[in-house]
Amino acid sequence: MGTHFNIAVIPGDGIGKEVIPEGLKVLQAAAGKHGISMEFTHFDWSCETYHSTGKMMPDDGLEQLSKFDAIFLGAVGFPGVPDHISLWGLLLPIRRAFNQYVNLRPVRLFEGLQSPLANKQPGDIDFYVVRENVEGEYSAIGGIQYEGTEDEVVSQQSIFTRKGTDRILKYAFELARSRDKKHLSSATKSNGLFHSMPYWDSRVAAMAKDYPDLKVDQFHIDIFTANLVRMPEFYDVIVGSNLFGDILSDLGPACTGTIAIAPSANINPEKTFPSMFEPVHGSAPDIAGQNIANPIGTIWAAAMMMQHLGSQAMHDTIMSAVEAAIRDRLSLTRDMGGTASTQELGQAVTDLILAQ
Ligand code: GGG
Repeated sequence: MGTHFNIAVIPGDGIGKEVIPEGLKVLQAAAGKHGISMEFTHFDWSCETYHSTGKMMPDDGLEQLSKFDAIFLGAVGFPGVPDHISLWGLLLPIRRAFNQYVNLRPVRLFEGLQSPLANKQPGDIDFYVVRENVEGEYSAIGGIQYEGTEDEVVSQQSIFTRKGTDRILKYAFELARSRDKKHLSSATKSNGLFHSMPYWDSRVAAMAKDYPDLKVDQFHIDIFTANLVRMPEFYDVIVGSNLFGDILSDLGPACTGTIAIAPSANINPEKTFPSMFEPVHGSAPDIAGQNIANPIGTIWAAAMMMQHLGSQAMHDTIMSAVEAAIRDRLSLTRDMGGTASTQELGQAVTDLILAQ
């Protein structure tokens, strides 16, 4: 493992600009503890950039990012720029150009948090969502014809390649194998989506033959979401397409009390390109600028970034401080039942790291 890391930082829009500084504060404190030096290069690419230049990032943006060890991103999207323009102008090109085909999103009920579901204890909610991140339903293939007439027709095509499907399933099967429960659940909608989902199911069934030690099940996304709320303790590793994985990884943390604590690692497992780490949440324009956003999703994403870069020790240092802050209900933000500001919670986690 290296001891110096160059990180590209894109705070982005809305509360992204408020939570990222807290993530950086925590990273600096943990790096100091472990003799690691970190250099952060800021990029102000955002919807503001779009307003002034017509683009979310410059033409050589991806080339600039390719030189970094990792990318640390806040949130993308703000009123005034259509969401599909901001997402396809920044976040999605990064995921695709750097072949970040795994989107790993852990979900945990921390001690100190109250699940909105009845009688859930820490340990009852502890699973991973493994989301396919570069193809599937997230596609720009399609179009509109006869626009503006009563015959207007819109088509939107999904893409599922054998390579893309097998590699995300393989990642999920391996992750399930590494865990105690050894349980993998796949989310599809094979009765309604005639081609792509039966195909996905068939690849799951084929791969399951190589993993006889795992319990493997498949559910349609509708009952899957119902079961996730009814009995989250059933789940261990969940694998799903780009769209279904995105939905499940908001629903999962909502079952732990707040989606703001959820991290998202966009991983290029082969490490041929930089990976990108971000909170699951978006830019939350409704609370932007108020210093009340919860920075835990961003801080947890920072911990995952260090784990990916090879410093399990830095990851553990950050996560034990996060766990302690939530368990002891130190400086919690409003979404977790406290009254603290974004900066106060970031500082509480930083102080716990410095005290370790
Ligand atoms: N934290 C990055 C962000 O802004 N996420 C909001 C979002 O809608 N992301 C879409 C996606 O993850 O596919």
